[in-house]
Amino acid sequence: MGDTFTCLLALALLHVALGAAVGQTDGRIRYDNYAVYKVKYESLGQRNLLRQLAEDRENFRLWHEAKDELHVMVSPSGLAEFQAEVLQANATAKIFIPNVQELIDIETTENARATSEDFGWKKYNSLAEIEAWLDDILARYPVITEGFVLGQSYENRTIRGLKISYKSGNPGVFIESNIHAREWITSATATWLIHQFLTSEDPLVRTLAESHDWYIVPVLNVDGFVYTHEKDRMWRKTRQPSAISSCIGVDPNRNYDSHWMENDGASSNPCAENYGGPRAFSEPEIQAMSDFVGSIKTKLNVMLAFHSYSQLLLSPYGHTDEEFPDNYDDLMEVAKAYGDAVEAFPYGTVYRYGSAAGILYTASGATNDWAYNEQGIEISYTIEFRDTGRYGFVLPPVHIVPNAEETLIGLIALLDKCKSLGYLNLKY
Ligand code: 0X9
Ligand code: ZN
Repeated sequence: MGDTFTCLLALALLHVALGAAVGQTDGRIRYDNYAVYKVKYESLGQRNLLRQLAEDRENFRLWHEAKDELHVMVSPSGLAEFQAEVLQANATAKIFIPNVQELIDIETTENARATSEDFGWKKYNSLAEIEAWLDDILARYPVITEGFVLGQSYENRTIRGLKISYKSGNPGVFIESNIHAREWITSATATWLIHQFLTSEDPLVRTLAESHDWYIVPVLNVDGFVYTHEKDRMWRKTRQPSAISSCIGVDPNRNYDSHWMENDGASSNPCAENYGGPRAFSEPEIQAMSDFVGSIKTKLNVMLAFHSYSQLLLSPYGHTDEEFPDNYDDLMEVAKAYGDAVEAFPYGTVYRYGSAAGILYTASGATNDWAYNEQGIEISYTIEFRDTGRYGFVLPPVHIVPNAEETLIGLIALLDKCKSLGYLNLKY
C-alpha cells in the first residue's frame, strides 16, 4: 500500500515536471498545471516588486493588472519563486485557476462537439469559419451589408470588416474586436451582434440596428487569432518578428500613433506583453486601421474597442491619469448608462467605468485614445467583457450569448444617451 502511494506520488511529480519542461505536444503549447493567482497589494512599491516577476516570461505571465491587484499565470516550476516574491512583497495571493490547461481542454472539446453544427455561438469559431459566415451574410443581405477590407496582416491575411447600413444619413459606430489574439469572447460577441442587427425582431434592437451605420471588424489581429487557435491559446500580440530580439510580436493596443510610448504606458522590451513596437504603426494591422478609420472619420461618431476581461468601460485617457478629456463628464454619463442597463439586465453583471489610466493603468497608443485624440471621435471606449477572473481569457462558450446579450442592452443605452447629449449629429 505504502509502496503504491509512493509510486503514484512519484508518477504525479514526474507528470508535473514533464508538463512544465516539455510544455508542448501536437505542435500546441500546453499549460499543464499552470495556475493563475490574484495578488492583492496596497502600495505602489509592492506592485512594482510583483511586476518584476513578469519579466521572467517562461514562468510568469501577467493576465490582468489593476490599481489594487495583479492576475499572474505561474508555471509549475515558477511556483516556489512566486511564493517567495509574494511573501517578500508582503502581499496576499489567492489561486483562482488551478490548471489553465484543463480549461483549454474543456474549451477544445466543446468547440469540437459544436463543429458539426452550423456557425453559431455555442463555441468559439476559427477565422476561416468567421470568414465563411461573413461571405454568407454578404450573399444573403446584399442591400444592407457591404464588406470592406481594412488591409493585409504581417502574414498576409486579409483583415475584413462588415458595414451594415439600413439607410443614408445615419451616425457611424465603429467596432474593433479581437485586437488581442486570446480575447476570443470579443469576436464571438461582435459576430452575434451582427446576427442580431440583421435578424432580430425586437423593436429596440431594430431601432438600434437601423438608425446607425455599423462598421464592424470581428477579428483585427488575424495572425495572432489564428496562432491562438493553432499553437498558443494564450497569445496576445501580433506575429511580426523583431529586428532586435528573438521575441515575436507587438502589443497592437500600444502601437497607435497617439502618445506612443509615453510615460510607462508601454514597454520597449520586445519580449514584454505590452511591447509598443519599434515605432508607432509598425504593425501593418494597426496601420491598416489608421488608414481605413482615417478615411471615414467624418462619418464616425462612436468608436468601441472590444476586449476582455474584467467588466470595465474605459474612456480616454490611457496615457495619463493627471489630465482628463474635455467631455469627460459626458463620457462618464454615457458609461453609466451602459453600466446601469447591463446591471439591470437579468444576469445582473456589474461593469465599472472610468478613464483607462484612472481606474486601470497607464497604457499609451491604444485604439480608443487614438480615435479620440487623433481622429476627433468624441465617444470612444475600450469595453472589457466578462468575466472578472474566474475563467479569464478562457471563458467557457456558455457565456458567449449572455455576454453578447448584455452588450446589446448596454449599446442600446449607450447610444440613447449619446443621442440625448448631442453626440450623434452628422459631422458631414
Ligand atoms: O491593456 C490593454 O490593452 C487593455 N486591457 S487588456 O487586458 N484587454 O489587454 C486596456 C486598454 C485600455 N485602454 C486605453 N489605455 N486607452
Ligand atoms: Zn485586450
